[in-house]
Amino acid sequence: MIKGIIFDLDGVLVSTDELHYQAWKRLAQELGIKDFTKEDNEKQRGVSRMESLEIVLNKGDKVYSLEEKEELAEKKNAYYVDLLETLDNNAVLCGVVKTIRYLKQLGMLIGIGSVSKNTPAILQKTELDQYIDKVSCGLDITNSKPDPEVFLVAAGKLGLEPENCLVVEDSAAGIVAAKAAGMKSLGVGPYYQSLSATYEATGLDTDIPWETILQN
Ligand code: B16
Ligand code: MG
Repeated sequence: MIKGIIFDLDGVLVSTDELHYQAWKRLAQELGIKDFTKEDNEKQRGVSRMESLEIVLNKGDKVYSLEEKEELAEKKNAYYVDLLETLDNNAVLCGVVKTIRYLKQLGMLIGIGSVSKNTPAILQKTELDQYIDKVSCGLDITNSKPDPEVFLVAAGKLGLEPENCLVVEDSAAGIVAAKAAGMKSLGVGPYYQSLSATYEATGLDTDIPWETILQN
């Protein structure tokens, strides 16, 4: 029986995935990589900042030292943080607040499982923090999705066993991580059909058969 829902952040609760794309594209252009596409950006969903950088650098032919890569990742983050300045509750995706309120009424604990180190700022700016019981994010972990660490930390903070948690994700890496954690998974978003989650839906809403999902 499910007692807690662990939500991914970017692409599930908020539309920051588009801002990540803009920041990476700007960096790619500066590095002379002109063909960084949305398709490349899709591969960055749910993976860490440094792994995302590798996806960009693989499009070019230059070799960078670890120190240079760290500088590039910091540069991209600065662009992203600038874009986050404009963030407010309009960035919350359709159906999210209604769904979380409904799940809380059903007695569910609500957690966050995001590899983003910017999670606390995003939750505060979008005012989603008021609905969240516990946060597990990039600041708490050493291994990114598809490693299960971020979800296991979330379950621990919520005081729940993995089998009592449902993960809601928009990335394949996140679904693999949820399964590795021994949790059920719900895949949402434009790419949900390729996620192989336990349950799938186009987006978050109260018309998802939540009560059935939570009892199974
Ligand atoms: P940051 P999620 C992930 O968040 C993003 O999907 C991914 O594109 C990004 O590289 C990663 O966070 C790290 O974010 O650079 O802000 O630390 O989907 O796990 O909520
Ligand atoms: Mg995501």
